[in-house]
Amino acid sequence: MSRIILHIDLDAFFASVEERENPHFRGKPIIVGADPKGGIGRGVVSTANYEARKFGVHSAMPISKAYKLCPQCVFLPVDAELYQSVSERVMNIVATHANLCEVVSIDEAYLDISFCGTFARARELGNKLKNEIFKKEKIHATVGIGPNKMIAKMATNSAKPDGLKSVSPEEVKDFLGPLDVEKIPGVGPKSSTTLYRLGFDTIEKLREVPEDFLTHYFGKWGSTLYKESQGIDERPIEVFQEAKSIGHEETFEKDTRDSEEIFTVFDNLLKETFQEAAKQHFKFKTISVKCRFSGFETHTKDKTTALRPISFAQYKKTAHVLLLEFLVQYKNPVRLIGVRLS
Ligand code: TTP
Ligand code: MG
Repeated sequence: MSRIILHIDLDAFFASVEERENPHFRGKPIIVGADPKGGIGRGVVSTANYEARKFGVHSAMPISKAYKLCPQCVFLPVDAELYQSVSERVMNIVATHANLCEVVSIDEAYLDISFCGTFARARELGNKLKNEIFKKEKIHATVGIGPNKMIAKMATNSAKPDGLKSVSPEEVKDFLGPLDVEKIPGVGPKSSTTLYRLGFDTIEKLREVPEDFLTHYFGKWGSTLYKESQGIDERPIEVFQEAKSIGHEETFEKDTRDSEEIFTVFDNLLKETFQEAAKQHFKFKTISVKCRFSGFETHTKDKTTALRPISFAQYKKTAHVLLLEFLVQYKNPVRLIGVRLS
């Protein structure tokens, strides 16, 4: 028997929490992210509510560009602690609806609701869940239901915002067919460009391609892509999934090569990240350092340590070596640095 998987994702999450906390912003275009500083601010957009998205603003866009597109938007800083606490309350509600619950990010989770037996009953549960979250937390969510995680997530994406969409096994083929290959989770701009170049713009076209053709172009991932284009995804719901990484990053006020400035900011990030990991009893093996240079060129370097648990001094030394390698290898001024533990 086929499984029934429910995917839920909160709508414009950070912005929705801000709207809830500040009712006078309701209905206005809101952007949460770095300070735009009247258009010269650095850093990026974390998220924009759906009103602001009408102006073309989206997550990860430079905040200066967002300001150009929509100077009249309400710009708010990121209140990570607040969003985390709302997320925890929402995920507690979500988790009461099934034994198998996998929280995948701050605003997203999968449930195995095969016990519903039919997609009609699964939809009822989806609506109940949406209503309960809205009643208790005043946040809208979108729910997608399908025979596997991929279809459930794609159903959510197609029903945003505040929607519910189910795709039964019989409906999978028609649902996927007309969609752009870019809609497949995991197909980023790079692979979609290759696929377009090869003439496969829709999933309908992609699914006619033999598997070995895709592995020729994409290696092992080609096999996954082949399966996905057929609507197949056998990944289980992973209940005991801990946070996979912890990290922080910061954009400099001005691109800089001043090593004192760079290392001062870096050491603060190192401390903050290490303390957070300790607080959450988060075990990590890999330390990654990210560097963005003038012109947005971004690189990461990482080091996997055999030593566990690692002391703060060892961790700091490893991170410093990685950052130094960057500074030796690239001569451009630095725009952003970050550290991540995984
Ligand atoms: P998403 O679920 O990707 O986006 P969203 O909830 O804002 O909007 P929607 O789901 O309706 O499309 O991400 C959840 C939160 O994670 C988002 O509110 C802000 C944060 N986030 C970032 O900080 N940077 C990013 O690049 C992305 C994609 C999200
Ligand atoms: Mg979301």
